[in-house]
Amino acid sequence: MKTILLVGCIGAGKTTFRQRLHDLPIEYAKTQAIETFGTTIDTPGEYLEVGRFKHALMLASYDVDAVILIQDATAVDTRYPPGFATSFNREVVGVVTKTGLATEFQVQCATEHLLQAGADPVVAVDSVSGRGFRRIREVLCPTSS
Ligand SMILES: Nc1nc2c(ncn2[C@@H]2O[C@H](COP(=O)(O)OP(=O)(O)OP(=O)(O)O)[C@@H](O)[C@H]2O)c(=O)[nH]1
Ligand SMILES: [Mg+2]
Repeated sequence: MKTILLVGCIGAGKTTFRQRLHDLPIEYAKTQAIETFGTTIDTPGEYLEVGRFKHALMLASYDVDAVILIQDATAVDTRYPPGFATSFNREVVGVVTKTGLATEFQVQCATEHLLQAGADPVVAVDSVSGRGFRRIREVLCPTSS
């Protein structure tokens, strides 16, 4: 499995995505600091939302194979400016979360935000139901699929 850095707003679903990816129980716990769990670096949403923390995301990305930009399908807007992915010198994958709580149109809009940010590919998932994780595993474990 590729090593990954999870980036996204507060409550976007980074930790829940990590729990599903690693087949752990889904348990809510607010992320308080940058933390490494096996192949995955989880980050607090504040690191994306508060300008002065963004450099910490850039530094953390040097330690991984791929950056995962997480976009909540139910969120009304995005924190990723167009081309945001190019600020990472890494593969950047987009993940739309909470598809089970969103309309198809919301999922399409969230996907479009991630494509505009430069993420490729973009995969839509629901970390609670597990929908979309087969595709995510294909992207993150290319040899095992
Ligand atoms: N239905 C559904 N709920 C989700 C999904 N992802 C996250 N949630 C819920 O959204 C809430 C926030 O999820 P977290 O995974 O803690 O969000 P986070 O991005 O880690 O947030 P911070 O640690 O604050 O940055 C929790 O109550 C999760 O159960 C999803 O794919 N589907
Ligand atoms: Mg978290």
